[in-house]
Amino acid sequence: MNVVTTTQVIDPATERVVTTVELADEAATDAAIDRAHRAQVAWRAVAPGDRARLLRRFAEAVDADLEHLARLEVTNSGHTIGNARWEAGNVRDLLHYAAGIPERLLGQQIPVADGVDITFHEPLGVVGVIVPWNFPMPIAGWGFAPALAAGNTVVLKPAELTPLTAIRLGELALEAGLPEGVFQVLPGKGSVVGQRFVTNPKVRKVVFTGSTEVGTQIMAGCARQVKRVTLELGGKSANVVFADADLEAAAASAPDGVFDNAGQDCCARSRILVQRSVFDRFLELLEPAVRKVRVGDPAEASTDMGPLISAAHRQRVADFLEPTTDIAFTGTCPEGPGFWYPPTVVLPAAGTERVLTEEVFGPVVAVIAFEDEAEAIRLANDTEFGLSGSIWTSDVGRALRVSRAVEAGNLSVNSHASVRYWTPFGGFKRSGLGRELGPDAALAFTETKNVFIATT
Ligand code: TAP
Repeated sequence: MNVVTTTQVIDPATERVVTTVELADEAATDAAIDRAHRAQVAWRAVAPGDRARLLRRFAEAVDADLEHLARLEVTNSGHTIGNARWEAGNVRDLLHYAAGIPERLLGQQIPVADGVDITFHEPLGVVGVIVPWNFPMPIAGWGFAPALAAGNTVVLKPAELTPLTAIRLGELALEAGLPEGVFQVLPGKGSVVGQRFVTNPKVRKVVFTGSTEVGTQIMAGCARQVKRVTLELGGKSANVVFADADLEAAAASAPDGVFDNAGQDCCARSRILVQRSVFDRFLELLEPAVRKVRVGDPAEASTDMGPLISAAHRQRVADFLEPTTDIAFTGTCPEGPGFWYPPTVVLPAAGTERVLTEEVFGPVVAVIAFEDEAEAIRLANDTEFGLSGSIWTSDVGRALRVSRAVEAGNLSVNSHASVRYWTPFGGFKRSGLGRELGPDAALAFTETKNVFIATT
């Protein structure tokens, strides 16, 4: 007898059941991988201009459905409507950008004496993309758009908590004319569908975004087949504020740098390091900025911050605050129903407090003092992670010195911007392996082949 497993999708702002989604089992996963494997033979042979046209049509389909996708994300993930529109727009823009790839995937001609030597960027085959619940649309697109452009087929597994926009993107791909099997969305459990991406030899690459713990297991599993991996993992990024910075601007924007998406952001600047000479002044400026963050109905255009994703995750966030943790001040949030948590600023006493060393993935930020540039760099690097960070200073030389010294993949000066689809993104240390986005994104979905043709 075939037992079909399902999951209930919950609106985190109301705790209401939105819908029920069927979860794939191992056999369904293998069947999807087989379909993708067969489809790839034809997809890689599609003329570059035609592949580009199909990706553009996919982008136009996303654009036509943008408001619907955004509303779906608000309901499924509790993202504010402003963020959700940006996220759907990011997928559209990524697809347009990816449409430029098939005709520009250039090899080289390398001088040799006795013939011609040329290189080709061959597609890998089937790519499995595993997506977390915090940014279901963009993170899916970062994997599937360049992979498809380079001639691969994709099977995408959304997080169990947030499958709805991914399912819709799968429908839009078919409506746009992508051939059957080229892009499939397969809701299911990580331990079932995600694991099968790792163990099924027909999947040639796994793109995983999620926790460092699961990422480590995926890398170990893929190693057995020398399977390619891209890993985008956790973060504990620093927002470094020097005394020579525009303090008003640094304090006014700090909540944005950490509380965006309720802090459920791998790039969240969850440690604010402030030069001791301006520490008290910075806190005075930060307090009203934090109290101003409007937490509430994510469908309202004026809302800055929505709920956390689940009751379990809210408990996990709350557990980071120990009885001894010094809470400087908090913002406010609704009582419930909904998985609400207020923006919270803490002043850790010791460098060993979990809130300072581990990824909270919620709206909690730790503020600590440093003496000079050398100590700022030491503290910024005093973490196993290395994903992003900000540096606030009016001294260009210092901005460059500190940027070069901080071990992180994405730094911004006098800004908290981390993600642009046309610039590379990824982590140092335990924040990940490989880069997504940017001009080289498609190369991560190819093998370089060298061909020598003798002419003598
Ligand atoms: P995880 O629990 O690691 O889950 C991420 C994805 O992996 C989900 O789709 C999950 O499926 C799946 N998965 C779980 N166990 C698996 C296994 N054994 N084999 C294969 N797949 C498996 O992370 P999360 O809690 O969803 O997301 C939060 C984490 O993601 C944070 O640490 C955050 O920093 C990180 N993150 C990083 C980035 C970048 S770009 N570096 C971006 C966003 C988030 P289920 O949903 O079924 O569990």
